[in-house]
Amino acid sequence: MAIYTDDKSAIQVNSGTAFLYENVLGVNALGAKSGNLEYAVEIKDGATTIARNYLSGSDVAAVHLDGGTSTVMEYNHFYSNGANDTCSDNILIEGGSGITIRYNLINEAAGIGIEGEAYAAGLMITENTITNNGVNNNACGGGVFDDSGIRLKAADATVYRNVIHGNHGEGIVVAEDVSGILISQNSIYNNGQRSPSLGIDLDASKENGDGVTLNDSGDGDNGPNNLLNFPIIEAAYATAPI
Ligand SMILES: [Ca+2]
Ligand SMILES: [Ca+2]
Ligand SMILES: [Ca+2]
Ligand SMILES: [Ca+2]
Repeated sequence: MAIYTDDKSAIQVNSGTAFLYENVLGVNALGAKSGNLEYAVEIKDGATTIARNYLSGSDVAAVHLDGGTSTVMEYNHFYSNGANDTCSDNILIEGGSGITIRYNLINEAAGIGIEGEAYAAGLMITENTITNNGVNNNACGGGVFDDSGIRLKAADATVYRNVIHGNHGEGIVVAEDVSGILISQNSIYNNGQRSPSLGIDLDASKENGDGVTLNDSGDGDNGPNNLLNFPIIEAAYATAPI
């Protein structure tokens, strides 16, 4: 089905168990934007699986999580959402638990690919391709550009084995004083298309990237991921082949 409307959301999940499979969500069957849809899918509660859909044309976000006990998004294409303003994203998370985002292509958001404002511990983002987000190229208030691949503001999330490249700002930003964000085994390259930006930016300013955060002696500083010092290799030794 192609599901689009001129209203707040095309589909809202309030309770129970929902399976949203193989639809065109947010645009008509020809892929054209029609109406002023805020969200293709809005989740208030319940357990939802969103799989193998094409989600495009939503003004604020293709998927907005504001609750839910389990939400799995897999094998979808999130394309060109967030036309409402330069802060609007492909996926917006403002609540919920048991969230897994895997095997998706997430590209061309006006703002951020995945904007994680608030969520319970355990958010998992794995094996996605997240590319060319932040296409609006305008600041969205206070001079902050929402143009990274991923921005996270709550604790205890995993970003694992994704390909994150060609976004207009940073690859990944952690922008609150939270810990437990594991970023591991991702391929992150060629981000900063708008202006030079880091692949991974721990942002003590809590905006969308504050550049290189220098190491401190003893690493006693606090901030996103406790402003973990980057490693310093002090010596290397060659050994004979075994
Ligand atoms: Ca945003
Ligand atoms: Ca930084
Ligand atoms: Ca520290
Ligand atoms: Ca530090």
